[in-house]
Amino acid sequence: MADAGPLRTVLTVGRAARDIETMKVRGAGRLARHAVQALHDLAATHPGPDRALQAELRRAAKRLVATRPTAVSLRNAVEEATSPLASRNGDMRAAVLTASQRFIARSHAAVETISLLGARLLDGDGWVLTHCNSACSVGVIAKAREGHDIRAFACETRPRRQGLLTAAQLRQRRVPVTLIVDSAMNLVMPDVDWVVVGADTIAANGDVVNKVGTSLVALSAKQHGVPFYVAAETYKVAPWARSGRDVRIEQRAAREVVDPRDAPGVGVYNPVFDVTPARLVTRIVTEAGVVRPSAVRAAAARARDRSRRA
Ligand code: RI2
Repeated sequence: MADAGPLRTVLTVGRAARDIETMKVRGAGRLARHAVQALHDLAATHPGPDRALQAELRRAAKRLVATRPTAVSLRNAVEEATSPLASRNGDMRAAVLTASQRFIARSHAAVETISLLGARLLDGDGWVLTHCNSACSVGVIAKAREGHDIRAFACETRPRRQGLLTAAQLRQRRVPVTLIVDSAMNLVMPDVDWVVVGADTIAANGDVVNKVGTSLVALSAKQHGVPFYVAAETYKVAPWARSGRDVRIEQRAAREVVDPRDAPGVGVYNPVFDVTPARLVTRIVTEAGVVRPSAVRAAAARARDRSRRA
């Protein structure tokens, strides 16, 4: 597993792909690290000559990127780990190992930095609302709780109910938390001081693609004058997407919404993400700083340059 210690077993590409497809491993940052760990282990264990490894890594990269079509974290992470394939110089295998390890370390460090920066925005006692389950958001809320009496609303997040994970993680980090059904979000919003959510992909114009329902949270926050913060690592930025419209929205199986026996003959539409327009986003908290949505692309470029120089 991407987050395990030195005694872990080898993570095969097939296993990693299945873990991500079945959402055994989920969360945009975590699944990116999981995919990169599989590429790392492939490079570390492949017995063949470089040319055979190269072909195998290219196949693996394709397979892994296809597992969750919306999360650009996955694509950016896999591209970074396999970037040495484009170079003709040096030890390709060693370079892939280094690039993978560097990505995983940078990804963990980014969550820490985002937690610190985001916590400064929650600058007093109050209620924060979050949607779905995001390591970055939980990090921000838990860090803020160290300095203030912060309480959280966690939206249940139909259909897979990742809000239960959020509630458990916040409890574990000593944040008082109240679970609500998604449709209660507008009712509680007058009592909310801040919204913090994660992101799966951020378009170049600052549109945020996150778990379905996030755009409703943003609309409700706007209506009630509540700041809407997005906490996300810069490798979730997709410079090629001019707006959220350019991002493909993953659709998952109908049975995640309802057992087909309970709704015979009924069509089910199960889009996993939606697009929150940049104009509803107050700030985006990245490891490269807290920025306006319009500046997120530049922040991502800065972070990329910095990591290349490191
Ligand atoms: P972190 C999740 O997607 C949620 O939409 C969450 O907001 C986002 O990834 C970011 O999560 P899914 O894998 O990277 O549950 O902040 O579909 O953990």
